[in-house]
Amino acid sequence: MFKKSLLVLFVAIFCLGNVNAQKKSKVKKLSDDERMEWWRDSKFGMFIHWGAYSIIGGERGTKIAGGGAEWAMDKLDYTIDDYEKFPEMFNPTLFDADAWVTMAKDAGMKYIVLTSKHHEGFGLWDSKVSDYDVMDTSPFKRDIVKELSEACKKQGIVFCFYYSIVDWHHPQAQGNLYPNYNISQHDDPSVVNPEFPEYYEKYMKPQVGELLKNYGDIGVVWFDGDWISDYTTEMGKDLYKYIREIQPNTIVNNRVDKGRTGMDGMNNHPGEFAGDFGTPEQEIPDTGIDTDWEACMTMNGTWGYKPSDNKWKSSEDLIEKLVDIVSKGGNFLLNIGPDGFGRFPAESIRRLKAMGEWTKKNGEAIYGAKASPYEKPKWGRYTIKDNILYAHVFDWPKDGLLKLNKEIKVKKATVLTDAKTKLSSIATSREVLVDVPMLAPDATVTVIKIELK
Ligand code: FHN
Repeated sequence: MFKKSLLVLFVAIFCLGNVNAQKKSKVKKLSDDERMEWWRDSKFGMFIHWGAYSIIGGERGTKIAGGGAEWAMDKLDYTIDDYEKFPEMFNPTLFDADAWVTMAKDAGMKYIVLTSKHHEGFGLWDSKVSDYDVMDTSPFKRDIVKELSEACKKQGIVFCFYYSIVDWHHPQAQGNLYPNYNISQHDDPSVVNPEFPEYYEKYMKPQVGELLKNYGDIGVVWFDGDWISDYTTEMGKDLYKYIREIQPNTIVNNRVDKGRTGMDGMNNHPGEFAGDFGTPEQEIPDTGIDTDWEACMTMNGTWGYKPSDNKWKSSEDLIEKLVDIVSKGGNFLLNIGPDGFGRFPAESIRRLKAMGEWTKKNGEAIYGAKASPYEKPKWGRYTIKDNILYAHVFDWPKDGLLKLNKEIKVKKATVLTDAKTKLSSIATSREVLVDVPMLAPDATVTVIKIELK
């Protein structure tokens, strides 16, 4: 009897092992460079900050929160109990995943990163680990992660998710809301919640697991809230390994570990840290950086929806920022903060359209392009693909002569959007002059395509 049940057990374990082995073998484990390839070529993605804070809009009575409205719970002094009413009223009936993805795609974006759970702790998917999610707490009862990931798949956009390590709703992971804890003390290792490891093992890791197991291929896992002292480098490395085990080819940002100081974008601590790319926030480095990085940025001054924030960057500025980033080897993750009904702000839509018009015509100089090997010119930026150099002109020369760096050897030059134009060039001892039309062909950024000798 004992022997028989042992055999059954053995066969069961063998079969299970085999099934797992088969499952694993279906996904080809890529090398680091292969894994990063789609992301490096994509260059432009959409960040979406959406949650219960999108109802609040950064306002409580006469008080308006400074900075990001997604911090409403903290900045407008809501207690956990007070704040719970917002997830309870979250019912964005105008949410249309297909329309969101189409807007991203038409803007020239290749991937979308959705805040599955921001610092407020409210999840936008059907979590079995917690009831504080869109299925159990909200009247909406639609799995937003599911709808958006499916719409992305349908339209050929890579779906990615953001996940906040700090969780103001969870008693074990409140970071700066934890008694006597102040955000400015985030590097003080003496201020930790002793129960945080339990949150990490029993709540956070299983939630990240759900997001990786139930929604198809995930392009990037984008962590945040890593600055709290409770979170350790051991956890970061463990989490990175855990992600790789579930989806071997998923890319993970550097905030999975503790390599950066405070809110810095790039790792600057000595030592080895998990994570595949740096995350400069609201800034573009002065020069190119010799590792993978992605600048994330808002169109106005807030990540979450905030109607009082009218400091919108112009479309031209955003296009120049995209070019600047690509010329330095980075990616641009540009944010949208939909409102509590599920609508993108009109000002954001206008900018997405303008960017789409430009990327449609000039995408050749962006997607798959590499950092410029030449010094940044005064009039704009360069990007490069093999022996094709793209000169992105921000300030059109008044004399009709574009001054290229002297080491550039021009074989042929044209306006990118008009292959018939033949621009003559002459090399002097100080620079290379390209004879361009007197009026800029593109009112925003004109690209001159240069075949190099
Ligand atoms: O605190 C957040 C902020 O709300 C937003 O999500 C940004 C996006 O990168 N990250 C944090 C600050 O670094």
